[in-house]
Parts: sequence; C-alpha cells; structure tokens
Amino acid sequence: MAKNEVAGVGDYEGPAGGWGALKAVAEAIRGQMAPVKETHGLLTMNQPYGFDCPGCAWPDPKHTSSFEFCENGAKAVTWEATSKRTTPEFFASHTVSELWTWSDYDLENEGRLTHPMVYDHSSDRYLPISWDDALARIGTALRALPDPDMAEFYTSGRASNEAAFLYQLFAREFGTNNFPDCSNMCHEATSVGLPESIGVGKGTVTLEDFDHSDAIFCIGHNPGTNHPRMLTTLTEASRRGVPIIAINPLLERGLQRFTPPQNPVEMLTLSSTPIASSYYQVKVGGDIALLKGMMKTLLALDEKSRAQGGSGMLDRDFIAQHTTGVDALISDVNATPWDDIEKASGLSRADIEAVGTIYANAKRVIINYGMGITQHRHGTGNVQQIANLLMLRGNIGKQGAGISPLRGHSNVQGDRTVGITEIPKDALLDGLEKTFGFKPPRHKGHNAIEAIEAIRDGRSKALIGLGGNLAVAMSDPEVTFKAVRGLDLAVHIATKLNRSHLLIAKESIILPCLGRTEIDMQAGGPQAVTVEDSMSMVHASRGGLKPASEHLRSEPAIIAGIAMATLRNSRVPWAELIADYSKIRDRIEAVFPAFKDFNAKVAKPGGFRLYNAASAREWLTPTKKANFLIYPGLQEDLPAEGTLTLTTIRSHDQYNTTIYGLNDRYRGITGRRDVVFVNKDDLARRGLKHGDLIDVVLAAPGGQKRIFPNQTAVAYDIPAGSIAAYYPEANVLVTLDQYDKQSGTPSYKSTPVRIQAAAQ
Ligand SMILES: Nc1nc2c(c(=O)[nH]1)N[C@H]1C(S)=C(S)[C@@H](COP(=O)(O)OP(=O)(O)OC[C@H]3O[C@@H](n4cnc5c(=O)[nH]c(N)nc54)[C@H](O)[C@@H]3O)O[C@H]1N2
Ligand SMILES: Nc1nc2c(c(=O)[nH]1)N[C@H]1C(S)=C(S)[C@@H](COP(=O)(O)OP(=O)(O)OC[C@H]3O[C@@H](n4cnc5c(=O)[nH]c(N)nc54)[C@H](O)[C@@H]3O)O[C@H]1N2
Ligand SMILES: [Mo]
Repeated sequence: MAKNEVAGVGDYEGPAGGWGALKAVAEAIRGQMAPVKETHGLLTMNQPYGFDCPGCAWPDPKHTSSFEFCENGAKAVTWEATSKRTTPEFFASHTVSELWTWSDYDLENEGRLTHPMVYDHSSDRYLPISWDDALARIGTALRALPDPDMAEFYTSGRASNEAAFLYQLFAREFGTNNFPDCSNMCHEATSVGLPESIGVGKGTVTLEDFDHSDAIFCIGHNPGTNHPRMLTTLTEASRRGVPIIAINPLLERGLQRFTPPQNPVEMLTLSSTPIASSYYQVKVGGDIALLKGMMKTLLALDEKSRAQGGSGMLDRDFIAQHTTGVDALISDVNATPWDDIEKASGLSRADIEAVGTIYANAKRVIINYGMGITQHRHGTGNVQQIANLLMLRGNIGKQGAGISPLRGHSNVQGDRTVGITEIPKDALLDGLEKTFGFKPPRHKGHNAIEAIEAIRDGRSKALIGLGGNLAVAMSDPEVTFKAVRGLDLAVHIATKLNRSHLLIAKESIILPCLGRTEIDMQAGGPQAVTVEDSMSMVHASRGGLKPASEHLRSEPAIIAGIAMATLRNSRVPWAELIADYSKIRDRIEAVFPAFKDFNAKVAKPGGFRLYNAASAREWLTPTKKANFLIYPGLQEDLPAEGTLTLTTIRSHDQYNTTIYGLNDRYRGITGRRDVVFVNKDDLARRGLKHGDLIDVVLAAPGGQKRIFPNQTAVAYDIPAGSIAAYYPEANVLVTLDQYDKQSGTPSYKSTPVRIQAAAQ
C-alpha cells in the first residue's frame, strides 16, 4: 500500500508555526470557548501583569515584550478557559463505570469541574458535597491512618510556589516526606545527576545566554510542540548564523524550519527560517555513545592541536581550577572503541566526528535537552555525560554557554525549590522547624514509583493529588490502576475530570480548583501567585478571567482547608496565610534565604533570578569542584537480538495525559493516535509493511507479559532498531520495574519490544 493510502497517515510539508499554527489556534478557540467572550484572556498571557502561560516552562523575554504568540500555549489556555462545564447534573447522568469507557479526550472535553464531589458506592456515581463536609471527611480519614507515612502527597507541576509551599508544609506537619511528583517521571535524572556533577540540580543558562552562544545543541527534545516559544529564540540564533545541532531519532519539524506567526513577511511569502544546521538521527538510547564519541573527537583534536604547537582544545585552566576526575574520564573515553560507539549510537564515525568538531570549534556552547535524555534506564548517566562534554571546554558558568534542561510543567522547577521533594535537605527541614516550630520528619519519603509500590503493597492507603493524573502518567497501568483502586482515601484537586478520578477508593473526593487564568479573590483582595521557569526566573502570575464556577477554591485555600480539617493544634496560621498570599511569600523567604525580599522582588515586572551557584562557578559538591563522572560502558539500554527499543512521545495535540485533539500535524498524522512509527527495514525484515495492524509486545528480560495490541504500523524515518508510539497509551508496555536506578525516573523512552502482525 502506498503511504498516502493509510487513513489519517500522510506527510506534512510545511514549516513549524506558520499558517497551520494560526488555523489550529482558531480551531482551539472555536472548540472550547464561547465566541469572543473570553478570548481576550489569551492576550494577557505572559504579560508583565498577566498570568503565566501554563503551557511550558520556557522563559519570557523579560516579561515585557508584547504578547508572544504560541499555538500550544493558546491550546493550553483555551482548554482551561473553556466555556464547557462538568456539573453535578453531568455526574448524575453517568455512572463511573460508564465514564471509565470514555476516552481521555472525552473526559476532559466535558469542561471545567464546578462542584466538590464525593463518590457514592451504592449508585456508582459522584454526588455533590459541601466544601465543609468534604474537608471534614478528608481530615477524618487522614487522622485515622495508623502512620502518616501511609499517605502520599502527589504534586503535578502546575501548582504555584505558594500552593506547593503550603502543601509540603501541611504534609510535613502531618508527619511525612512522601512527595511523589511529576518531576519524578520527568527531570529527576537532572535533579539527581547535575548536583553530583556541578552542584545544582537546575540549568545554568539564562535566556540572554542564547544571544551570545556560538553553537546550540538540542538533544532529545521537541520544541516545536513542547516548548514552542523556544523556536523564537532558535530562529534568532539561526539568523545570526549560529550552528544549531539537533540530535533526535525523529526528524521533528520544529527543529527543521519555523515560520514565526508574528512575522508578516515570512507569513505572507510562505517562507520560513531553517532551524537545525545539522540533524543527527541517533538511535533511541544511543546518546551516551554519541556523547562519548564527541568527547573522543575533542580529545583527538586537542592532541593534534598540541602536536602542532597549539594550546589544545580543552579549557585546561577551567579543568585545573574547577574540576576533579578528568584523567579517569579521558581514560574511559580512550578505552571506548569507535566500533562500539557507531553500533550503539547508530551514527557513523564520520558523522560523530563532524558534530564533535562543531562542538570543539565553538567558544560558547549551550546544550539543551529534554525527555529523550532523562527517561532512560541510565538517564542520570546521560545527563552527566552532557555535563562532562560541556566541562571539557569550560562551557559552564560562562556567558553564552551552559547546560539547559528544558523543564516540563510550567512550575515544576519552582515546586522543587519550595520544598516538594521526598529527599529533603537538612537546611529545608531546619528552616521549617525554625519558622513554624514543629518538628518535620527527617526520614526519606516516597518518590512516584515508590508511592505506587507502597500503594500496591498496602503500605500506603491515602493519596492526595494536587493536580495531575498520576495513575495515567505513571508506568504500568495494569499494576498501577489496580493498586490505586485499593486505597482507603483518594482526593483529587483538579480543574478537569480525568481517569485517575475514576479509580475509585473506599472514599473518593474531587475538589475543583481555580486555574491560573482566573481571578483568585481572597479576604485580602485579588491574589497573585509566583512561578519559576526553566532558567530560575521567578515572577508573579495573576489571573484575569471570571472563575469557571462560584464554588471553586484556589489551590492554596484548598490545601489550607484540608490542613485545618486534619491537624489539631497546628503551628501554622492557615487562615491568615490564605487571606493574603504575600504572607505565604514571607514564610517562603523565612525558610529559603534565596528568596530574600521576595515580595518586593516579584512586584517588579519580570521578577528576579534565583542565585545559581554553578553559573557563578561556585560548586556546591562535596569536593567543592565540578566533577567529571564516568558512565561505564555504552549501551544505555541493552536490546536483545531481534528486539526494538520503544520510545514514547507526545503528539502535537496533547498536554501530557490531556489530549486536546487527535492530530499530530507535524508528523503527518490526522484523526488518530493508534499508530506506531517504525523503520521500513525493520518492518520488511518481519514480513510487515506500512499500514499493517501490529501488536507491540514487551520483550523485557524479566519475562513479564505486556501487550499493546492493534496498532497501525507507519513506515517512518527513524533509525533501524528504534520505534516510537504515543504516551500515555503505550504505557501498558512500561512495567513498573523499568526505571533509572539512580533517579527513579521510569524509562519511558527505552522499552525493549517485539512487533508482530496483530493477533486480533
Ligand atoms: N504542548 C505541550 N507542551 C508540553 C508538554 C505537552 O505534553 N504538550 N509537556 C510538558 C512536559 S511535562 C514536558 S516534560 C516537556 C516534554 O518535552 P520533550 O522533552 O520535548 O518531550 P517528548 O515528546 O517526550 O519528546 C522528546 C523528544 O525526544 C526524542 N527522543 C525520544 N527518544 C530519544 C532518545 O533516546 N534520544 C534522543 N536524543 N532523543 C529521543 C523524541 O523523538 C522527541 O522529539 O514538555 C512540556 N510542554
Ligand atoms: N510513557 C510516558 N509516560 C510519561 C511521560 C512520557 O514521556 N512517556 N512523561 C512523564 C512526564 S514528563 C510527566 S511531567 C508526567 C505528567 O503527569 P501529570 O502532571 O500528573 O499529568 P498531566 O497530564 O499534566 O495532568 C493533567 C490533569 O491536571 C489537572 N490540572 C490541569 N490544570 C490544573 C491546575 O491548574 N490545577 C490543578 N489542581 N489541576 C490541574 C487536570 O485535572 C488534568 O486532567 O507524565 C509522565 N509520563
Ligand atoms: Mo514533564
């Protein structure tokens, strides 16, 4: 069958952005909002006194520019500011068993939740409940737990600093450090890997650094879809002639060419700006090999330069003054044969030498990376090899250079900063004790995988979700769904209905909250919250829209309500903090010295940057130096003969588990998600072809059986040995035990699988 004959599978010829983006925004608005009414809300997004876009964590140009257009930001906002409502009448007319059969798209597409709801076992329906009764029931159930460590406090990264701070305060006063969060499934390899390398678990660059960089690498991230405002920055760099090197198994359109929808000339002439100057289609899981090959190239060039009397290609002053471990790294790289590097990366030595030479010749290099790096069994090792490569040429703590992990949720970095962590540092706990006068628990809590394991084993019986869709985002629904259904208490603080809410516990409660676009009115007047972007910039966010329902409460108010209903003799003045969030910020400042003069600093448009020690070449590691760290061997994920390595990716029409629509425009997919992207030779070798219905079967060494049935094979430009499918559907193949042992990040991007004709 020819490529175009498979329903909903074609080619996309256009650039990223452009007219396609404008059309998609118009459709998003038409689909979700009453005509005209609320669309002005979009215009206050990322403005100095507007709200922070919930779409991604890419920074705004000083928060002073005019409205920066972004298709997927617009989708995120229209999805939240929708005029549709999920009311008590809706719940009255559908049992939970019926809703379970709905798609994730249909569940959220019912619109915003309007009332607190409690599950009624006799009618199998969610019924309305008053706030007071809901909070009292939660308090009673939490107090009934024999041990506070039997409760799990999940956070999704949209929560503001204020909400997250109160949440960790409540849980710690209650007595646990169980903070599974979305970061555990996302950039944990960064949070664990970078502190060992450079002493901070965050990126070191600022947006201004991109103006000074002379080579930019994009490894394992898809900005055209997931960080679209980054394309503006990359376009500017590309126009300056800066080499942009994309390293990705898939040819992502946003990394190839872009038409900024604000650029009238390019829009009208249907032209676009090329983004990547070179594109390397590494095998899924082949990054460590590629990075070692680049280091090998750099070392060879260094030797050559010195043999010719030059000063070499390494930054020897930086290495001597600021680092440890370079000799061990050099021996490891030298001991790695090119043959192995080629095999593991899927790239030729010549290609790797070319990319290594670009790196070696640039004075100021930024390396951006995303989930293609972190979500592997050796994600932490991946991150540390990137740090090694940068450090060899002093590319950390220098203008125009640095490491740039692209964070996921718009405030996932801030949530960590203000205390959402299962491995709290003494400084945090001491600060809480000093400020509030209670003794927080000192022992480690659960991360996301440990939380699910504890729930599965009956060691945890209560789950509170501050946003998100934990059960669907987590790996292994076969285990996870069953586990969550065994809870005594499940509480969901949410804007929209999702599948996690339908995994019914003994007591299940949904608490509807305000979104970021909405006015947050408290006793002390309308409130602003604060967020931190990928580059450590903290700034205020104020919603301007009328709340979706008069019964909604803000996340901070809901957390305070649960705390007051649960804790007897709390040391925290909850009501006072909720009346005026600047009082919460005063407490954040009291606990974290980095937030000195917090309220004054966020009053300024654009906010302020949190101190980043590594960017100042201060190394907060035990050695007081930046450390070169070795990753033994090459293969991140050892695929057995005949198996393929599955990576799971986001479509252009989704926000994590939120599915806005069924198209994936840039990859040529329309109206469906049940497709798997496979190399044509891998298909042919198995007697399969484009358009065939196939089963994808787990081929893990443990012998566990998992199957992702009836997917349509799409012959795609992807390296042999690698295949890709959409998240979250493909999570059925990722068993709970497949994760990075150092960071606990599920290896969503390296599942060994086999493919075969569908059994049906
Ligand atoms: N519109 C939209 N925006 C979002 C999100 C969303 O779902 N929708 N999600 C938000 C969140 S929480 C996050 S974490 C970020 C995610 O942003 P990304 O990190 O861009 O997320 P993914 O879609 O998972 O894509 C990762 C990219 O890595 C590539 N890749 C896969 N495996 C490998 C590999 O082994 N090596 C290399 N080098 N590349 C690989 C894929 O082809 C893909 O292009 O985006 C945030 N922003
Ligand atoms: N296979 C595979 N699995 C993955 C990934 C992958 O790449 N592949 N990526 C992982 C990553 S990077 C992440 S971050 C996780 C995402 O995991 P989560 O953060 O748990 O998931 P989301 O889909 O972002 O959560 C969507 C829900 O959040 C709620 N919500 C939206 N806005 C708000 C708000 O303002 N307040 C509150 N209280 N609730 C709100 C809505 O009810 C919505 O249904 O998934 C992970 N899972
Ligand atoms: Mo994420």
